[in-house]
Amino acid sequence: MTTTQNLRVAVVGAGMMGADHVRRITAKISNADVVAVVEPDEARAAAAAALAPGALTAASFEDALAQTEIDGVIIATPGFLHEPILVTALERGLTVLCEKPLTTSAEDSLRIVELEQQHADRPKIQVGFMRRFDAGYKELKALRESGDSGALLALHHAHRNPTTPPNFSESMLIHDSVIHEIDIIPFLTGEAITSVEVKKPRKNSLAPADLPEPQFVLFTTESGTMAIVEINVNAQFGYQVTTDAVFESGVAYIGRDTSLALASAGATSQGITPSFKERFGAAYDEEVQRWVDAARLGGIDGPSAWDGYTASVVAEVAVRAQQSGAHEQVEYAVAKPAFYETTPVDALESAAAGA
Ligand code: ISE
Repeated sequence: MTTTQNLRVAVVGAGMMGADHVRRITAKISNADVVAVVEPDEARAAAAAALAPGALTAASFEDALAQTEIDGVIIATPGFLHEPILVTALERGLTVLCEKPLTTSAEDSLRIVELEQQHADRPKIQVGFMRRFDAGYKELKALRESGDSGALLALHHAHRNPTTPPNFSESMLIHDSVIHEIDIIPFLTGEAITSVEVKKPRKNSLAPADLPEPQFVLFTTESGTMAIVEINVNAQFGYQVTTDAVFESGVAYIGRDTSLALASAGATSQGITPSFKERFGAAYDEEVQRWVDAARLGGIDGPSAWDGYTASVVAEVAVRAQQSGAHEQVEYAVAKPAFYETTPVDALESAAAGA
């Protein structure tokens, strides 16, 4: 679609992230309206729809499509439910912002990538790797690209959540949480991940009995840059995502000073964000606005289904590494199709102007 009208958006899934996107689109985003909230839990659906005047509620995506005109869809269900919604959206020619992970298996993600190329002439699915829109990550990428501090040698990532929701399994440490570093490491280094290894230190007794964590996930990229991720999702004290980047002639830190530090009464104190909604609030705002702007021109402006696919490949190997304890190599089944060489937004704009 290319339109000068507001983008009519369906939000599928009205849990924490879906409801936050409904609120965001209604309160902050220009040129888009939430027209449908799709959620089988009626109370949740009603609560989210109340944030978007005029939005209808529906128990399934098909019900919503039967009731109203939809141009774009935000998929915010649990990851294992993404695939059928992606398929329907592609068949209908809709533009999609799909929360991470694209799907929970490399095979399913590859199917989506193939289907997208069959149904569309340019990428229609953007994946919700919001860290790419965070100011700190953007600056770090620019620093690496400038070469001002020399080559990037190593990354230390800390990924800490206060607690996990019920039924959070060991593989979800990867598919739900480390998937963000799996995306951001190639973004920062400009290189694909080639191997993964997982080490498990002493278990936190405050984590659920069947969740062996924290864990250290060690990634290597094509040139030998190493990235270590401390995944620690029952850290109790708050939400903290930091990266220290070791260059040949300097070290860069991001994510530590996300709020004002106060020195008073003989001590320094600084707030810690309670969840990813606050830590990455500005990144989500930019991600969604850019998706809306590109969707109105018929494209995307952010990580594509291809990025979702490569992340799924690495995640699958990382889950294997959790179990084997071995150094596991990453193999990608196909090379990047030309279709996924990003269509810059200015090309979308001139195409729309000529249309
Ligand atoms: C959650 O689903 C997210 O996507 C957050 O960004 C991540 O930090 C958290 O660990 C996940 O559970």
